[in-house]
Amino acid sequence: MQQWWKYAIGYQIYPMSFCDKNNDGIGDIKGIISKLDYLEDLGVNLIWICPMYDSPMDDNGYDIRDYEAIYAPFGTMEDMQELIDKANAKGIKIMMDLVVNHTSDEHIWFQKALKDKHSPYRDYYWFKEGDGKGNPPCNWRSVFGGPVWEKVPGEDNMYYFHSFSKRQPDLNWNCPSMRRELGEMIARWMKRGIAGFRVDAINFINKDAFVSHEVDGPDGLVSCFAYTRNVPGIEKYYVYLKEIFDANKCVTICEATGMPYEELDVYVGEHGTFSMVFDFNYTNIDVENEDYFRRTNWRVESYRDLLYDSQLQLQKVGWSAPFLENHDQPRCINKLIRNEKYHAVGAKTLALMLLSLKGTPFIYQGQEIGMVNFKRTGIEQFDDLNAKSQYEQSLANGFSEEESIYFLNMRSRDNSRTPMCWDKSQYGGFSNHEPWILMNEKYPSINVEDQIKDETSVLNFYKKVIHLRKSDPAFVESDFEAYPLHKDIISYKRGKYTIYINLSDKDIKLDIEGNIVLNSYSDYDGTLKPYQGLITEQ
Ligand code: TEU
Ligand code: CA
Repeated sequence: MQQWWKYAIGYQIYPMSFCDKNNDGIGDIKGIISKLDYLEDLGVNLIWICPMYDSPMDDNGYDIRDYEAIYAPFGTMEDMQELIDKANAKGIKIMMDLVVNHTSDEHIWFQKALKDKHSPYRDYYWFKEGDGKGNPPCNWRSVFGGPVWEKVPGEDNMYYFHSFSKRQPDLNWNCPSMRRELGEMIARWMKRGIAGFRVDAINFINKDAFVSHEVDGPDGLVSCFAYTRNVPGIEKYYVYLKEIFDANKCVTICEATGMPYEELDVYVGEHGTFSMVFDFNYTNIDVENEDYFRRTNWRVESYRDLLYDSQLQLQKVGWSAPFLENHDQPRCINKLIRNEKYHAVGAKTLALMLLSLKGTPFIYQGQEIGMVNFKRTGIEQFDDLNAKSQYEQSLANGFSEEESIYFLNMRSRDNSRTPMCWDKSQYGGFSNHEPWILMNEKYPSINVEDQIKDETSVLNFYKKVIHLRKSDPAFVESDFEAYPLHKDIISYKRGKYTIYINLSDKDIKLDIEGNIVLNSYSDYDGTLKPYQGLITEQ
């Protein structure tokens, strides 16, 4: 059977920063509706929207208070229905974000669990006793810093578990009634006409035995990743999820950081739980262990080999969703185009790469106009809770304030969360009101309105590549073939097409095969110029 989502072009929306229709400084659903024509014109037809649910916004919506209400500043359930219907009418499918590793601490289940130690809702989460001497059950560090355990107020030796912030208690997937309630919630969302879900941090739902391990930082804790992420035995929970997804015909994308390829068949393919995965194995090339202050000096060759591996492993077993940016990542231009002189042309080259890979490609809002990171000068200018924690950890690991701010500017999640730049008016046409987060100062030169008019813009280049991809099913159906030619060039074949990406600022002489169908420069003279990309056809 032909699966439509394999042919789709994906686009990710960060609702807080996309378009603010009622001018209160926060993006909203009406704003997204007002840009559906823009999205249609760009050529995308599958949209993943980051969490829109009611939330205290400790982690910008990844802390859900009510799965079936909309965060008031975004709009109402009626607005959401209008968005789904209007998008569907244009042939644009909507995916919501499904956050079921944890809820907000303000979710009614958790509130009930906290208040009464005999509440059945205690079993919905992970409540454990400490050692009785004032210490929590174990010494793991949460993803956003500090211990994974938080003391239950009013009780002596009782703690609850959180992989992320202390306001995001983890759900216990062993609990049948919790699973049943989530299943019913998913079914109701599907009835509203969405295509499915991007499934958040789902590889965290199995936890290792809660025992202490060797400390790895000055805070006396140890990173929880090895004990909370991709923990063996997770398959049994994926079976439950698969039942829910299959029963409701959900199209799903698994967010799978650190996913081992040996277990791919559990995730995707004939017996897998998800339709596709976001593979991060080539994404976090610039840092180690997701710590901003552990920067790597990566070589193009190693990035290339990771990308090859990802493509080859995934096509063997199932389907992937390639991406270069998202709301947790810095802008891809800053990460991958390491010589600023070539940012503009590099943005086009990366478009050419992303859209010629195997899998359903996802473009993150602003990527299509070449938006870049935003340099901040002091910690008070950062919004994200993880920026604050990474700053603290960087200082504690011996780096200076200046160095720590540098790391945040390279990596912080605030980089991609600045408002979308629609035009060069004040606040970039995002709003008439001062935005909730600092505006990227580049909006007078990088914005949609100017780029629509400019034939040679990044935006018009994205449209061209999308058009090419849609014009030939070979980009969807043909195998990915690694075709290594040079250490600084990422080259591969897709059916009759060959793709050449120079990911360095050097001129590289190269004999190419076939006729050029797409070029991120205006010409080709036998030498691949700095950050030049080509697609040829034979
Ligand atoms: O991210 C999950 C995740 O694996 C994190 O390690 C992520 O890489 C993190 O952003 C590192 O800075 C998801 C969401 O995408 C993220 O926005 C949420 O904060 C997180 O889950 C918790 O829900
Ligand atoms: Ca608004």
